[in-house]
Amino acid sequence: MDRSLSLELVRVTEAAALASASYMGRGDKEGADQAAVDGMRSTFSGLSIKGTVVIGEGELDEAPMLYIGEEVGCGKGYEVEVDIAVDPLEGTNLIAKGLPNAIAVVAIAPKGCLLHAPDTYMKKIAVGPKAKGAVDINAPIRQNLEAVAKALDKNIEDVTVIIQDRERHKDIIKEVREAGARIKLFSDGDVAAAMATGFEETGVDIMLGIGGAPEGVIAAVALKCLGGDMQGILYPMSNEETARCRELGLSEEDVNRVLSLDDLVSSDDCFFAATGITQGDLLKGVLYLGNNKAQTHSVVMRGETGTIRFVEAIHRLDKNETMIEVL
Ligand code: VTB
Ligand code: MG
Ligand code: MG
Repeated sequence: MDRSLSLELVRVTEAAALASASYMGRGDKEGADQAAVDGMRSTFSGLSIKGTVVIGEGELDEAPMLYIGEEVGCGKGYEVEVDIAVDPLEGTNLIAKGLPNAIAVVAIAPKGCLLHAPDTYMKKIAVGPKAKGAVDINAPIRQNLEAVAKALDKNIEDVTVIIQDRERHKDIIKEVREAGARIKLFSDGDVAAAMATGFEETGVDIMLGIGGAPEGVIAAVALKCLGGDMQGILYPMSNEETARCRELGLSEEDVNRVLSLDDLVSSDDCFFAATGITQGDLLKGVLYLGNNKAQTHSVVMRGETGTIRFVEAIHRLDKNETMIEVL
């Protein structure tokens, strides 16, 4: 895929972030989500790709835009057909309450290279580049934490585990505490949490827990670009969810087995972009500067080269276009 796609992609997440950021703290999850979807969708239409949404806002009957199977982009300029995974507003609760780490996110890979994950849960483990190859989702938690500590040349007491604050994680939390590691609980947004393991400055070393399967695939693209590692196991909660796995071409074996990073995203030729909506650990939130200007902060990464760019942009809201981009 053409490397200039990085910059095109970041426009897409910037547009979603700009469109939804004004909803911060309004308690209106749906409104914020819709605004993000609209913003993202309108920018996609100008993109020189031949893309199909494989992870999106749901089925056609439940989502009129960015639904699974929707074709986006204008197809000009690129021969390669791509699969697209989107979450225009990852963390609707976060923006509704003005909490940190709401992001707009998009990932792309050549056609057929992203796992077509159903809207079920996925058990996940994610680590940054230094701990790549050191963890096993089926191993005891203490063993994984010891392996991460060794890979990072830290004591286990200095390893920080990020875990979504849910009742379903109480055993994981207990075991991490017994092993002596530190914990950072978060309320929502496990794409940002998984991504944080790939950046040392976030102070997060490993993510453990069960979250959305679509979010798992999106996070896997980020970790692939970052040189980190991730494994997942699909976690359907009902017969309907299991049936949905079958519809998407996942066999019984696929549903039970450990999905490696390569199973989640099977090509290095992938791109990932995320823009902060509310202030986060890695990305700043949308800042309103007055005078019809707003600032966004994004990360865009390319798997093939491993290049990671942070993009700070100042947008003229009255002109509705990007004014300055600093790479
Ligand atoms: C998960 C997680 C997401 O919502 O899907 C979560 O992956 C829903 O989990 O990042 P619950 O059923 O426990 O609420 C997010 O946190 C936000 O979309
Ligand atoms: Mg969403
Ligand atoms: Mg989400």
